[in-house]
This record gives sequence, C-alpha cells and structure tokens, in this order.
Amino acid sequence: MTTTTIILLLNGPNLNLLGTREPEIYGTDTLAECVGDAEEAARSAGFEFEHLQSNHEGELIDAIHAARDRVAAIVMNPGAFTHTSYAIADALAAFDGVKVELHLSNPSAREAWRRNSVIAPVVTGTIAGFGRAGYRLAVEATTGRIG
Ligand code: CA2
Repeated sequence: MTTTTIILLLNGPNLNLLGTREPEIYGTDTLAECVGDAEEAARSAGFEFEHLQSNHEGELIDAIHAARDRVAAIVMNPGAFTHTSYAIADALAAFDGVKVELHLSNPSAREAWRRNSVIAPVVTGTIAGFGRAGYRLAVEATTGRIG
C-alpha cells in the first residue's frame, strides 16, 4: 500500500509550444490548458499534483529520480524522447509506482520513426490519440491503479 498521494505530470521537449503550430495534429489547446485538466482530475480524486515541462533530457531524468519513494504515479508525455531516449526509459524503469505514457497524437499512425517507443516497455500503459482529453484520461488511469 503506497503512502504517497502525489501524481507527477512530465512533459518533454517542444510541448511548451502546444497550440502555436500543427493544430491538425496537436489541436489548438495550450499546454497550460492540458495541464489544468490533469490537475483538476488529480485533485478531484483526492491527490496532490505536480508538473514539469522541460526541453532537457537530464532535467526530466532528475525529476523521475526525485519522484522515487515520494510520488505515487507519473504521467509522462516524453515528446520525441519517446523514440530515442534509453536514458529516460532506464529512469522510469527505476521508478516503482504507476507510470502512464501519454501522447496527444497517435504516433503509430504517423511517420515510421514515430512508431517505435522505447518508453512503452517500462510503463504500466499508454494513452495516445485523444488530444487534450488524454491528459485527464491518463490521470484517471493512474488513480485506479494507485494503492
Ligand atoms: O503526440 C504526442 O504527444 C507526441 O509526444 C508529440 C511529440 C512527438 O515528437 C511525438 O512523436 C508524439 C512532439 C511534441 C511537439 O509538440 C508541438 C506541438 C505544437 C507545436 C510545436 C510542437
């Protein structure tokens, strides 16, 4: 039984630009709006909520390390690090709580290089292709598994 009550949302590189380009793929909502939905879902289920967006692989890894034994669940949209970062995959593998990989788009339906996730083998599950709604859905997926 976990004693921590925090859900941590991590957003990777370029997601700070959400809502400014490629609306046909990523929608017109801003990252702040997506994060707000996730926070609302966490708090209404009785959890605390933390968020970090970073364009830097090492900063995301440090945040995952700092979450160990402190945070109940991590929801992460790793951005393009999804397809390249064995370092983030190793950090997530060392986190024992619930882990959800989150994508706005459905990378499996896009370019060939997006079809492989090095993160997928180390997470509890993945939510992809539901745009902004995925942020709320991902948090709701964790709250059912914490404990
Ligand atoms: O679909 C997703 O959420 C992605 O993680 C988004 C990444 C992409 O590399 C992944 O394959 C799938 C890209 C994030 C960049 O997002 C922007 C959105 C609007 C404007 C500029 C960047």
